[in-house]
Amino acid sequence: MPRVKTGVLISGRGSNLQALIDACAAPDYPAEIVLVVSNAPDVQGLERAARAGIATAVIPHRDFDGRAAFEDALTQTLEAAGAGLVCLAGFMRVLTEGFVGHWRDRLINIHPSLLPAFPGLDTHNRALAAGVKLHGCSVHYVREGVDAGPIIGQAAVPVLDGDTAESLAARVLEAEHRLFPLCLRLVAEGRVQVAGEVTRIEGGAAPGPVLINPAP
Ligand code: DQB
Ligand code: GRF
Repeated sequence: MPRVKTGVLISGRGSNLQALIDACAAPDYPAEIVLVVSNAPDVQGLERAARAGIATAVIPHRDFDGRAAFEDALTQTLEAAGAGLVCLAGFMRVLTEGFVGHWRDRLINIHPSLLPAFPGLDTHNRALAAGVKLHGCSVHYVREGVDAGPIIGQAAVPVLDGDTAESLAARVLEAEHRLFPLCLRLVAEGRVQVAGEVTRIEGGAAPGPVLINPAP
């Protein structure tokens, strides 16, 4: 099977990008990363891409007169690389309707909470303040509303006594690194159907039925 050509947008560290790069190394993985684009220069994610031999581009949003012009440059660069699918992996600019519409159902994001809880920024502090006992991450299709699109997959982690935002973020990040490659695989295989802004996964295996924290 030809692999689905995928672009990844980043703004920083790129640990989720690295998880996707590592997954794409498997010969049977259904996607390949053809381009990594960052809006910020000199970020670690760009080094990760270069080390893996993946083409990179820096498109600084401040160089453009408005969001639409910036986003048109993103789309043009992604399409020139042949990308048919786009992953947001720590990309920190909100995208407007033009970009989101162009890439509708071909644009996915990883968010560090169990959506619809805690959309937006600073999710780990907010989860601690709310006192939730389970937290996690979500991969979703991107819509105009931030962190509001159809959910493709989620992974849960326990919140433990003594957790700080940092310790919780590290636990969630491990889950992110497993979930994002799994969800990109499902999307690239064409196994994710969107109907009524809810997804159905074809041939998905059911996990164990209950996760309880504290453990019974
Ligand atoms: C993010 C969600 C929110 C932010 C950044 C990344 C944010 O609020 N940043 C501060 C404002 C920056 C700015 O002025 O642009 N997660 N676009 C749409 N929908 C999404 C998700 C992310 C990035 C762009 C979405 C997105 O769900 N329309 C990634
Ligand atoms: C991750 O927590 C991701 O969920 C969020 O931004 C962070 C990016 O981290 N959207 P990294 O750049 O992938 O290491």
